Amino acid sequence: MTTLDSTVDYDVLIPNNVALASDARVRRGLERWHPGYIDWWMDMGPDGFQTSDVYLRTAVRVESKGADKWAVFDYVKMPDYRWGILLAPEDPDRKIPFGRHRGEPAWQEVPGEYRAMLRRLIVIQGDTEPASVEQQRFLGKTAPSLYDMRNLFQVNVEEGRHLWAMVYLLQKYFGRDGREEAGELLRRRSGSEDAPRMLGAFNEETPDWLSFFLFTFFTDRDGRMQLESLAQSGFDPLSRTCRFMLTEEAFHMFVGETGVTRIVQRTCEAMTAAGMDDPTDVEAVRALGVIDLPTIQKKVNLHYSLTLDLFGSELSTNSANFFNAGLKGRFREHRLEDDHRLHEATYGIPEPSNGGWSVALHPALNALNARLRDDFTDDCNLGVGRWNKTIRESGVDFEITLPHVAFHRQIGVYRDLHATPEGDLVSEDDWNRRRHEWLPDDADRAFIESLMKPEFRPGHYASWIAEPRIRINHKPGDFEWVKLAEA
Ligand code: BYC
Ligand code: FE
Ligand code: FE
Repeated sequence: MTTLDSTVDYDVLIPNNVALASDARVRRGLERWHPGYIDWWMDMGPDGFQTSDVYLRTAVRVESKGADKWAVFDYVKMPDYRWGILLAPEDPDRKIPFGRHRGEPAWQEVPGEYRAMLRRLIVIQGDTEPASVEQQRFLGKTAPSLYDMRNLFQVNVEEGRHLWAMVYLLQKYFGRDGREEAGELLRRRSGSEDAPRMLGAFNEETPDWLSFFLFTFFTDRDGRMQLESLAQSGFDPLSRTCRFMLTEEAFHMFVGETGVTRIVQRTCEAMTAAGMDDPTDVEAVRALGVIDLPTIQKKVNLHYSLTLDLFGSELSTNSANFFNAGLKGRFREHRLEDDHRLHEATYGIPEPSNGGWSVALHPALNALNARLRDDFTDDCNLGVGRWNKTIRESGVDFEITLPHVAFHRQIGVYRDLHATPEGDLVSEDDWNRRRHEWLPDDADRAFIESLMKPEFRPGHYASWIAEPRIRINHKPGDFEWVKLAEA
């Protein structure tokens, strides 16, 4: 079973480990969808670099075995990337791990009564993948190095593959309406008035590289948390699909975390070299050609709060239904020690009380979004701690913190409150008056934009970001990560 599953058929238009060759209906459906996908990639994928050779990783099996790694590295033109359909190996004994069907054999087909719910989850997941590619499509032009450009394109082609992963599930398991949804996934556009992407944060802009690194740190990490929950699903093909996507997702987290670390490091180095010890002297720090730490904090506030909204409302009957049905579990459900049904359990959610905050208990089933969001925050804080370590070690006195959960929310139980990053509740007028203290304003955006000058010489890095300490696949410092076509 495992050996069959871990080898990928690359001899075909759509590389896969799901025996597409013997599944004519689905293969034809995907082959019909393919040209539209390529059109979308040419229109909405990385602008200006479609004919460049990029040193990319491509998945060739779903597990590493000894010297046989799961992925290979080579120069590829992005439109020729082999977007494949790869599912983690099947466990024939797998049981549904939670909800009212806990302990029953995992489903290999869609259970009729949950069809609509399951389709919606898959469509929402699928919608975010191309959205992020659209949001990032102009960033190549201002890349701070070829190394960073390559990492951007690696993330982009993998998000493209994640779209393929969801489209496969739609076409294989949802018949005609699955094919229609697959078409719609190529029709919606990030930021469009008439046909926007489904979730809020995926219609925002990613205008600069600090935004890109924070997006991959925070928003791709929401992706990770959601994929972890869907990897628990009783619908086994979804579980196996998400488990393999998580293998790729780890790199997206790496890009975000190390990207911000390198920016913070460069800022602190420049300040130290100039003998500056006040990190809040924004103008003086900016004059060094680096991004001041208070502005990084504002961008953190923005991306973190936008991403919290992606968890849906803290109290949600949808999430209770997903869980009861066995479709979407909790983060690391299999490691949790409770009854995995949660009928009696409660979960605490912060709520305003007497000018401060207290924790109110709610039925755990209704609070699953809040719980996943808290798991997300814990995971974010590990990375933020490492940024702060970099700052501390350089001797600069500054700490980056995540804002309060109620700060700048548009979705959920805090949406009508006006909270500062510290969690103080203020009037709407006060909040709007002080907004520029907490979130980037036009001047901050203009400054960051002024730094976004391309640095395309191998081994060189823009003024505002340090060289990476670890490079992909142990390549030398002056490696040509992208061979520019029109250089
Ligand atoms: N924006 O009960 P509620 C990734 C809607 S990222 C707009 O509060 P629920 C990636 C909601 O759809 C991971 N609408 O929430 C990252 C519902 O609408 P209907 C993506 C929103 O349903 C970077 C209504 O409000 N995957 O992979 O419990 C790069 C009430 O909903 C928003 C998933 O999200 C919003 N922010 O939870 C590339 C997993 N929030 O049904 C890729 C699949 C809520 O009343 N999705 N609404 O019309 C889900 O699990 C859930 O749909 C959500 C929402 C967690 C998103
Ligand atoms: Fe993804
Ligand atoms: Fe991702």
